[in-house]
Amino acid sequence: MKILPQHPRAESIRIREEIVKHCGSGAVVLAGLIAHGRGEAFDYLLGEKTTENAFKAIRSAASTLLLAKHSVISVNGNVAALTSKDIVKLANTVGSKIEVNLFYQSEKREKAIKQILKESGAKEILGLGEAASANIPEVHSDRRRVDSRGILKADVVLVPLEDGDRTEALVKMGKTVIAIDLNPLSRTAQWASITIVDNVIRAMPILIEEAKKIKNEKPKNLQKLAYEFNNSGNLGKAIGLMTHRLSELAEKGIYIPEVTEIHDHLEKRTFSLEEDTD
Ligand code: PTJ
Repeated sequence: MKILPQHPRAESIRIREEIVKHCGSGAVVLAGLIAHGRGEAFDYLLGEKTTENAFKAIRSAASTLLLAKHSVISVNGNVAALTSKDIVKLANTVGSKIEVNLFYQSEKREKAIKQILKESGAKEILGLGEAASANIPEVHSDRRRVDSRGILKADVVLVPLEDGDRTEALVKMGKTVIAIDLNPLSRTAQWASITIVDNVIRAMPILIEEAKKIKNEKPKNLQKLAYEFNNSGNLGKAIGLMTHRLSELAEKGIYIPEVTEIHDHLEKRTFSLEEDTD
């Protein structure tokens, strides 16, 4: 589909087309399209930009990843379709492993996601086939199957765009979980140690830049950045921000001069037509 750059929602349509394309290749499942739509709705409420709160979470996440001994970035279909190049860049910057972990697991999907990650420059990909033979307790979906060289032994796991069960299980196993989720009400957002309430597409490049910036800081300074963050307080602020935006819009009304002008013109024409028929 050709997307005209002057379309007011060009970027949003481009991203949607990308995810639909990967649905065709098998990397993304149909439920992934539903998840994307849910994300888009929350992004509207956020104003489609990275907020100060999200930035604080990103900084804490970057420090946590740099301090980790065995960090792993978990990749599912949506993440591979939307941000695979940044996944590889981030892994190289902070020294993380990359592991494929799917809710709707199939060999065909694993192959499609492996292909995307390889094309994006990934050298080592964990969690494929028999390599994912360890189990996370208390998770009943395919997500329970993990790689013993990766998520099983990780101290820090980044789960961009996830469902709640595994986040809860990983936290109960004593791991630090970093989530990127536009929905501050999701179970993932609430269970994670650090939740970046932002679009994964905007958050990933900032996370990489932030990690590069603080990479050479002393561990003591990184620890300060990592631990001064409060997830539940930050989620509250994200909800507050959405509420504030909606209240403001509700009070002011939605006013777009061009739209108002056209409606005024149409109204006048309708009334003059009614007068003519009398
Ligand atoms: O590839 P699989 O089989 O592992 O399945 C992946 C999906 C996404 C289908 C699976 O994890 C799932 O069902 O997820 P949920 O429970 O729908 O949760 C996805 C969460 O991500 C929701 O809270 C969305 O608001 C959020 N989300 C969607 N798109 C984005 C996002 N958050 C950040 N950036 C996005 N672009």
